[in-house]
Amino acid sequence: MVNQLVRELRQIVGEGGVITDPDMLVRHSTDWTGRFTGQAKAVVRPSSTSEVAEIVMLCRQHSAAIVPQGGNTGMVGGSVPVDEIVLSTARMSGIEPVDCDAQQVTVGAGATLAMVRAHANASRLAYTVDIGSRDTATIGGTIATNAGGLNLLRYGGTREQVVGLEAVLGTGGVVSHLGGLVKDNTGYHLPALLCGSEGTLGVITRARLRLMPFHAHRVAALVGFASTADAVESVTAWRAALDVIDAVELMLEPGMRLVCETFGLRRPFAEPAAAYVLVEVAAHADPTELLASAVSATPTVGDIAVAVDGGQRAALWRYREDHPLAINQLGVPHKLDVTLPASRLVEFLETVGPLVQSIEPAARTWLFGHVGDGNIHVNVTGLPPEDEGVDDIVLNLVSEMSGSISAEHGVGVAKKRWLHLSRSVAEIDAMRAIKHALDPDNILNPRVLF
Ligand code: FAD
Ligand code: 2HG
Ligand code: ZN
Repeated sequence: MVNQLVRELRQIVGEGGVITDPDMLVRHSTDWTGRFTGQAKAVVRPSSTSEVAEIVMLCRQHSAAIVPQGGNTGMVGGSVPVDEIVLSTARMSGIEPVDCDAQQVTVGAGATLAMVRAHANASRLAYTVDIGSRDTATIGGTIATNAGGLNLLRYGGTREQVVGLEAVLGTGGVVSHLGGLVKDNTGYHLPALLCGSEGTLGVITRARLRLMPFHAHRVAALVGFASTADAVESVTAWRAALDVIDAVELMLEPGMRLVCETFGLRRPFAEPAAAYVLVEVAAHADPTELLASAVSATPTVGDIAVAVDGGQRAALWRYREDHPLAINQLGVPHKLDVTLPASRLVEFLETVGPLVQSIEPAARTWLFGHVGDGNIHVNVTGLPPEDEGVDDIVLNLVSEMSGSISAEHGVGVAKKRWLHLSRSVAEIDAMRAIKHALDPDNILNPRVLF
């Protein structure tokens, strides 16, 4: 049966479009953290929307489930097969010329985020979604997960950038809305629905993206604080004072120490700080003075390192972006990506580590993230990968504090057990009804979300 399916897949995409060699399947069958692992039956690599539609129809006939896969950098196991067919978008990476009048671009789902960002910059425009996995994560994957990332505070997340989409639904039907009209109130907004659907409703094949003006001037500062509360309160003040903040990220001393020791980086300051905020501002005119006056008006700031050129900024960003890499070196982490209401953020940051320690003395809790959005990445190491006791306690704490159990990574397979903490029965019923309508045979990512 599998052999027959593979033969028919080859008829659609050609001999080289289907991978069955076990060695080559490995990288498609394990996630970035090593927590989720399976064995794809095969990887099929279509190069057009019509090929995707044929594949979906064929898999419907064979009752063979499909896992859509972009860069496989997802953090919740949604792109990892147990034994399904992986549909890779790698061959659908074409990028059209930028439409400078509309300030938009149409791109293939398999284009990487870094490619699209560079392409926009070449036209003095910017695609404003940015995440640490930019070199590997794809446009399709970032749309399917509604990726948040570093610049959401200023520009909104992925959903806000998607003007239109082309996708193949679980029915095999193609929906295409790539005209680029920003005002278009003509019924349900399918692009918005597919955004964040985690491959459960359709395979995204192309996207029409909103671009923003390119800011030629960019300055970053790393600021030390004596406490987490001081850091969070300062961020609130800067957000109120500045309309040029592109990113504002929180780190704590244990994470900073881990990153510096793991990668041999120089400590940023002569003395450690309890908490660090990395703030980046960008504008058409030099925003250094604006940033300096906001920072100097904050009484609790400690040491400061300012970066004005690209090399200096990259050096500061390594402290933040190397957190996931350094944590991975300690073993398979439990990744809990949560949002708290602004009013509960400090309380959460001060409570969660001691709570985890009280239950699992051997566990270490690492906290960092997109503090301007209330989004904290809680990473816990020193636990068996399959032991979800700590996850349960942390996610329940988040729920009790009126937060979300998934800020930006999605639900995938990792969080579906806790979906009820963030969504009501009525909401989950509505989501199931949508799933059933668009994927009646449940062949697209059947293990994800529900
Ligand atoms: P994959 O991992 O391949 O897939 C993710 C999900 O989308 C799966 O459910 C998959 O089935 C589905 N999918 C993929 N392509 C399609 C498609 N074309 N059509 C339909 N469904 C599809 N995420 C953030 O939000 N913010 C961050 O700041 C961030 N930083 C990261 C830093 C690092 C170092 C790493 C490793 C990951 C980070 N991520 C972050 C997580 C991850 O990069 C994002 O979730 C990203 O959007 C996934 O893109 P991908 O192409 O790798 O998708
Ligand atoms: C980030 O912001 C990513 O670096 C990954 O979302 C977070 O590793 C994590 O927990
Ligand atoms: Zn993040």
